[in-house]
Amino acid sequence: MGDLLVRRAAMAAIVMALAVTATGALIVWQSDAGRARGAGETQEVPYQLVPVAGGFSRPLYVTHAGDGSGRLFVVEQSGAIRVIKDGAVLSQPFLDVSGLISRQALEGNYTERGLLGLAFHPSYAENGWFYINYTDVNGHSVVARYTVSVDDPDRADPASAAPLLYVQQPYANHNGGHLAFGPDGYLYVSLGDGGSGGDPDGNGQNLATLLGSILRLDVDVADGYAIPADNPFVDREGARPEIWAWGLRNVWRFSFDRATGDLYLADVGQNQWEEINFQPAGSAGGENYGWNAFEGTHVYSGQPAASAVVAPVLEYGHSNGRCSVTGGYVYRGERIPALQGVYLYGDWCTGTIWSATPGADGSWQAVVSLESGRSISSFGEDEAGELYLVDYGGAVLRFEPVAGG
Ligand SMILES: [Ca+2]
Repeated sequence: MGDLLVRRAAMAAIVMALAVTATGALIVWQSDAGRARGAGETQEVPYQLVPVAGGFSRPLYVTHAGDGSGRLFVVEQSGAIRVIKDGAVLSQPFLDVSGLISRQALEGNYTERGLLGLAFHPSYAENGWFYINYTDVNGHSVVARYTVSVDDPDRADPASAAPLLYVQQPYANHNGGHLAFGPDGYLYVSLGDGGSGGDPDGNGQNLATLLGSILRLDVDVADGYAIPADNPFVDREGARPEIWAWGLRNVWRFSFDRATGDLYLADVGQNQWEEINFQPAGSAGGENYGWNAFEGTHVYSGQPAASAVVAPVLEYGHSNGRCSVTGGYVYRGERIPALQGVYLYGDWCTGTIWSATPGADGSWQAVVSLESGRSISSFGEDEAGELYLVDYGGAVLRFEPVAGG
């Protein structure tokens, strides 16, 4: 962690020199030295980050219930889900599953364990169902359904726990952990390759394990889940039918574009390359995103060959202290028209935020739009599609228009 802080401080100094304009208020978009095209292009940043709430303990995610309440729900790694209601953080958590999580999850800088994901059922307003993804006291992955309490919409019923999925983790890291409902109403789950380094067990390229994959589950059943009949590997012998996409190392946040249904998957790299994968709406699934044959577009193990895998649409290297991608969202809010349709993502170590758009030829271009200096543990959306950033240091911030801009 010490190394990380030193690198962060050095990076912040560099960024200040590059980024402050004559007005002092705007920052110039800097072309990325990675795979971005159009070097030299500059544009005024159309947003600023405004804190909306703070004091959270190791927050990892923010989302909404889709119930018209306007509330935000903040996931704390320790196991609590906090509620921001009418601009204030409620004193009581929505749910607290800290007793189900190993205390080791909270040791040191960041362990990749704990309460990692939260998604509300598309019909939450009617059924009160929501889903969490956490590592248990033994470090294994659990996805469970909970139900809101009968008499208090700001409290879940802790006794409502209904286990959905249990996956043994061979190593402490790479637990994935994200949950999101697709436009098809199915629950998508990210699972990392099981951990260690370099995928020693070959889980990324193994369809017989759930590790290293995105799962697609039908949770509109009384207990557990059902396999959607059109999942890509339901008829392949030896393959797990839950798998929707594979060849993934440790997807740390994926998102569906709420306007188009396109899927964006940010896969954390091994030592050198961080990547963004794109799956168009209407895909039949089954994409192999390459790990550990490739790290980004670069050969890692080399097997299988490039023709068998889907390359990322964007990647960046570990220069300037950057170390780990955090996937974001395509902006579909109303407050910042200039960001409409722009995919925003970030780096955990440096707080760099990129803005990415596809070109007419389908190739993607990303520019650094802000060096936030934040420890970007996640992005998130509210019901209206406005965008938020979660700072692991304890704050939730909203993307807002630049004052006077
Ligand atoms: Ca890949």
